[in-house]
Amino acid sequence: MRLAAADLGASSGRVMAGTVGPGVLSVAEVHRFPNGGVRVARAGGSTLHWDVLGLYREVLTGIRAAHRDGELAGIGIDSWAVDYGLLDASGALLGNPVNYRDSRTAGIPERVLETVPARELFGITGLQQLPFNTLYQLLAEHDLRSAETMLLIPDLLNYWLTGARGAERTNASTTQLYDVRSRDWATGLAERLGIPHRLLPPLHDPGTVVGTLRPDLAAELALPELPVVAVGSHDTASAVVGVPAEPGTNFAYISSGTWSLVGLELEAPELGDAARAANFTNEAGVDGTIRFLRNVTGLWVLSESLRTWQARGTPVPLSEVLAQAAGVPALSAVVDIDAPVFLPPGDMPARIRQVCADTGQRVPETPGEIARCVLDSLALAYRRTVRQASELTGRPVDVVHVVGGGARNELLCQLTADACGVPVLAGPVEAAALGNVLVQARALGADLPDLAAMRALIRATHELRRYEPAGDAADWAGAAARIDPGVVA
Ligand code: ADP
Ligand code: LRH
Repeated sequence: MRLAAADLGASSGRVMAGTVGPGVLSVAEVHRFPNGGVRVARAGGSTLHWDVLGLYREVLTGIRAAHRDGELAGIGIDSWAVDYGLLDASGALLGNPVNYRDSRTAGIPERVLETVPARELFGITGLQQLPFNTLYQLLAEHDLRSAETMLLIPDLLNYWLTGARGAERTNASTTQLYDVRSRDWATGLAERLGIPHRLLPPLHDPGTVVGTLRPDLAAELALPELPVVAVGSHDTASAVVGVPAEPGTNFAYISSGTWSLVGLELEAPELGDAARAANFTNEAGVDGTIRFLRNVTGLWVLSESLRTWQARGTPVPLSEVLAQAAGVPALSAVVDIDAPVFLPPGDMPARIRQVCADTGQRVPETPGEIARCVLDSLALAYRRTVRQASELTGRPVDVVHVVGGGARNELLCQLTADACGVPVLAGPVEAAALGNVLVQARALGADLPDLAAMRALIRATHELRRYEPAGDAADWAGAAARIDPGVVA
């Protein structure tokens, strides 16, 4: 069976042609395109948007390209979480979706917590506090009166493909308007905060066929009226399906791309005070699982650094920067990569230098030194988060699976093994696309009864790379204490 999987990350989108059959699983990239923020002026300032129409056009181009190489049986879309488009009563898009790195929610989380205490909010939604949660973005909207429906990005694209409106659960669970236990919208919470619950469309599980291509669109694309399947439409949910863990192993995962999503797969949410204080989240996974994880600011800091050097007229290719970083002494300078200063777009090398100077460390200067600081700091954040996940759940972690673009970064994978003190299994790079394809295939009749069967098929068809922990654990403990003196090494 051939399937088109559109996987939209914050820095690039791709459409993959997937092939699934007994003992067969592959994805081939048929179309890749850049993604990112587009800053647009408004009275008194500017707003960072996404180019959602451009993304839709690229997805269509990719679907057409996938079909040219062989008959497709279905289409599935996953993307980054939390962001959305608003539709009016006629179904027209109201304004261009705003990028979660825009600063429009400044001050809003604090206001919400005055009405709904943090413990109550976490008890209902199980969600981490991130300034860009959909709840806070909706409250930052100037006018919700003309809005009839809110559709998260993959649901919006599915609507344009099929005409059917709904909300797929894995992504809905990132809104902070979803009740993680009842698996329904938290309508009481929404109303209490002044968000009309008419905005929240009917929920469906990943694996639901949401519709077929609109006849006019199918004709325009010269395609059959293909089924469109709601996959784990949150890219991280699809990536976790694509984590090729052996049954019965104590594994943590790192979905490593623009963000690093670091955590465990659980059967039920962990809603205790300690999980809340550590800012862990309980996002809905495929097949009723819970993605108990923390957002670690990921390779974004490195890609923004590359962008800065490019803008300055001194571009350095990623491969060159990483080669230089490998030659820089380990742990010379480290920062708390999760600090809010690294969230908005901008000159990351300058911010890193400033933090290192403020904390009395040797200030990294060259691209290689900056990159080494970022990678060491990421590995430290992984160490902290894997340990916390294990402590909060009482589950040991014997292996860390790294999937996504970061699995290509050999230095980072080795540092992750060293910092966490357990082996790292790296790959597949395209875990999200594989998870997307596998859930589609099952919805369309493939014999893949559960996550274990899907993961067994990935293991049988994809090579993983193993990194053994090396180096001195005490060095990592010392560095951890440097960025967080409260940490017990
Ligand atoms: P997203 O889906 O969030 O856009 P990806 O999973 O595509 O992210 O990962 C993108 C990241 O992967 C890049 O920021 C880059 O740091 C890393 N990456 C991609 N290719 C390579 C490579 N050849 N070597 C090392 N790192 C790579
Ligand atoms: C990763 C991701 C992550 C979200 C963030 C907004 O692409 O979906 O899981 O927290 O983007």
